[in-house]
Amino acid sequence: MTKAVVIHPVTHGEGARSPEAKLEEAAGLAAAIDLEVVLAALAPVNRPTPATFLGQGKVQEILADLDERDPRPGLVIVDHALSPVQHRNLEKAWNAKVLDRTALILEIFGERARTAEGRLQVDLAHLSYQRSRLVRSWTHLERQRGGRGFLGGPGERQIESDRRALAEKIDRLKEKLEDVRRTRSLQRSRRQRAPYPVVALVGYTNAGKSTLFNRMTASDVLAKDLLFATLDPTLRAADLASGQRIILSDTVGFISDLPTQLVAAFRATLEEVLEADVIVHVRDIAHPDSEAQRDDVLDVLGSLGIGPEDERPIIEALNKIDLLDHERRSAAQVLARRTQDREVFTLSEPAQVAISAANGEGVAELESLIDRLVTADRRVFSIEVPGGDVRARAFLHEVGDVLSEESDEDRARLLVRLTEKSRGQFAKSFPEAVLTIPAAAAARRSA
Ligand SMILES: Nc1nc2c(ncn2[C@@H]2O[C@H](COP(=O)(O)OP(=O)(O)OP(=O)(O)O)[C@@H](O)[C@H]2O)c(=O)[nH]1
Ligand SMILES: [Mg+2]
Repeated sequence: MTKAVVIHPVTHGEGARSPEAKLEEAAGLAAAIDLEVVLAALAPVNRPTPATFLGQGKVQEILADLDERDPRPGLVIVDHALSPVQHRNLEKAWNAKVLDRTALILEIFGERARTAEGRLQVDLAHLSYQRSRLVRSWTHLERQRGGRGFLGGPGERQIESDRRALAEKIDRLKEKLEDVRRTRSLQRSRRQRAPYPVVALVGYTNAGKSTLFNRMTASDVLAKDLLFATLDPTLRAADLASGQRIILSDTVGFISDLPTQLVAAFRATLEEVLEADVIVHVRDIAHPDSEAQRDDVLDVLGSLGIGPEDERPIIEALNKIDLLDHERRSAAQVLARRTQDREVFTLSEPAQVAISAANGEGVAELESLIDRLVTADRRVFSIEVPGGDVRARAFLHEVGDVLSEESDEDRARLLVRLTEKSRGQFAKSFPEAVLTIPAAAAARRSA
């Protein structure tokens, strides 16, 4: 196992987060790619030094620490963005490979990607990162070249030819990715015809999305105390207690300072979220930085175009309540229930449900809230199907509640409760059918 030192620079304006929790997260990121963290330390940075970001004293202190260890760690992770110059200078000063936060996250994603699209996205993010730095990063290119070792910077000529090679690779990757996306959007438009509401789970990494997903869909995707355990999106049908069927999506977790290259590259994956009917934001309510994590998630959603104006209902699942003491747990439950009386649920004023995805507490309450939201716009329609079209009738039974049904040779007449979405799909698929709002229901609505 590669030994690594993890340094979290403490800068001004770090906001609500505790430096200790950030350091722990950084060490967690390192552990996520099987690095053995031999030292994790905070480094106060009052004014960043242009040459090395960290102050000279700190640089020397870390050098001394590295020299003292046997075997000497070959890798130092600096949990902050570093400029290419700072990066190079630190590598020289320490005689060790340095990864900054972006590079580290890219490493993890590189190891996790499973699907063709995921791998292409990671490669693209990696190459864009490298191009923006003009220094070679630890993986990919170097691994592909093989056996060069990762110490020491490349020569200028090497950089120039690397740069050309990079540009070519980036173009080729983009083309391939475009192909894969075309296929995906085909699949998606096929799925959109599937008449079930889509519910997307989003949230900070390690919040418990996959655990909840497994519980709600009775499946077994990897859920682990590991940052970025999930990378590729998974979709599965789940039946709510009412019998309402939904499609649930589990996807990559968010993290603070998500590398911009990655946000861009993962847009396509996260587009599942953009198309969801309901968004469930899973939060680790027992985490000391729970509030800051929520803000990070809202930032990423914002960069995907899901902002305060979004009309979709948002539910916050306050997860891991089993880790709270009795008092805090009841408080969370009481406060959460109060939010459920709101008229509309938005990003800034979501509906909240206190749950434990691990032991199942509150999950039924979450499901009934989802149920309420996806069925909120259901109305009763009177529908006439000419010739008693069997497919049209089967469709209505599938997506709606058929309240009554009678037919003769010429036509079938049904009374069906449908969501607006299903109504639209039905009208499009069976244009010859006639939909009307029954008089009684119309009267009730206008009353
Ligand atoms: N105590 C407790 N632990 C939980 C709960 N839900 C999830 N966990 C644990 O939290 C860790 C992360 O859970 P995951 O479901 O993998 O989290 P995730 O949000 O999918 O994480 P990523 O895929 O890495 O973004 C695992 O060790 C789970 O067992 C809960 O309600 N209570
Ligand atoms: Mg997961």
